[in-house]
Amino acid sequence: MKALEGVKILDFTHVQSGPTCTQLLAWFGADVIKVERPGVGDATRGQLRDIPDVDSLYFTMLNHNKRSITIDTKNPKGKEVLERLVKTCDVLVENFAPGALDRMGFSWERVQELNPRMIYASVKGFGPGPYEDCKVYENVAQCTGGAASTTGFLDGPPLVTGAQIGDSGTGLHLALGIVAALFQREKSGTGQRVLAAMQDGVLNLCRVKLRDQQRLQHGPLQEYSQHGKGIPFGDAVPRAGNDSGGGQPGWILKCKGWETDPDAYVYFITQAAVWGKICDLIGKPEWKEDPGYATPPARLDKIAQIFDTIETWTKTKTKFEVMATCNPLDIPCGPILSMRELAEEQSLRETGTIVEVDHPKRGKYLTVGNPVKLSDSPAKVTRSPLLGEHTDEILSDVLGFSKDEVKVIREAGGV
Ligand code: CAO
Repeated sequence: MKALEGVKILDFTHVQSGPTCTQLLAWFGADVIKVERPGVGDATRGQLRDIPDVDSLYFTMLNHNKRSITIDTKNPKGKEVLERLVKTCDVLVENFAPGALDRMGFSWERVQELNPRMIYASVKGFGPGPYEDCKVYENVAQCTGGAASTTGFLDGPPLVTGAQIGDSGTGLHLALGIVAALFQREKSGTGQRVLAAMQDGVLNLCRVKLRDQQRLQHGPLQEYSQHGKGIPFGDAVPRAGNDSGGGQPGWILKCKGWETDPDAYVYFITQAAVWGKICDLIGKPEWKEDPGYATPPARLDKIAQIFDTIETWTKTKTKFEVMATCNPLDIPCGPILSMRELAEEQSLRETGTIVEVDHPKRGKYLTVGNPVKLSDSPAKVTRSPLLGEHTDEILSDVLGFSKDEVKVIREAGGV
């Protein structure tokens, strides 16, 4: 038995944000029926292809454990099929441009008429307001949600991050909203609308920066290394380089081999509780008693110099040696792991976080499995569907169309 067993999802999502959400729901056991345009499919099937005529990794890695049905939703017969899906499913998930589903004839009001228990879940770029009609992609969300203005170095331009906090992050938010709405439906008996706007999702993940914006009104942000360097603050939260977002100073330091290996670095945190151990480790035992270094406030204006000294030590060790030395001393640190190293990491294979999947056209490839582990609902990753692979089976088994009806729908170009 799986956590969401019996829940049927009408998956009207494409690209990344929506598919991230429905893939998670599928891993929790929901039956996810992905609706795609006949002959075309999700645009990502053909994007960033590494093998000609084979679904891209972009698509396969976001659409595991789903079934695919093709429907031309602008064709009258296609609309009939979609209507039946709306009546049959528990949740409709979509991330079309604003208004696209209304133009298709499936507004929230119409969907409620067809199925009052339906949960109608959407990702949009923005919530209601001046930008509600805009189309939005990952980096637009990172820029409008506060991530870009607070990422990067003080003397450089805003930066986007590699983590897809706008797309995958919002998909995660939406999945939580859907599960909460399903839970509420147990008591209320009715569905509801669930909206996760990408700007809101990114801003939620940048919560600590809004914290700092308000702290700024009461004085400089002392834990930012710019403070220690005597650089005054402006009226908005600045980019903080590799400063830690919490109260314990941290920075990325070079390790042995950094001259040739772009990932030979470690994140090092000078947590107050282990300051004495750090001093011993880096050969500066005198800093333990020196009033200029002994307390966190005393160290604030010397953070850059302290990290330079720690780096002299880390440069003599590989990032893994630093980790192995610091961990037993409870000194928090983390090696900068490349994608190659993560792909090869055995422990991630063993937990199912990195999974090898076999695909009939592509062969074997790696993917990220369910990052959320449920003890009573383990996720088994199965390959993404080919375009329309399950059209017939869904029309007959899920929607109850007879063989003759399927023939008529096909001949009319509905699927
Ligand atoms: N049959 C017939 N038509 C279909 C169909 C089907 N099965 N599936 C989709 N369509 C049509 C839609 O009805 C729409 O047509 P109209 O504009 O004529 O009404 C059209 O396809 C395109 O939909 P779209 O506008 O959503 O797609 P796009 O490629 O132009 O925009 C995106 C993509 C992502 C920018 C936009 O969907 C969007 O802003 N989504 C919300 C925010 C979001 O999720 N962004 C993140 C995406 S991941 O980076």
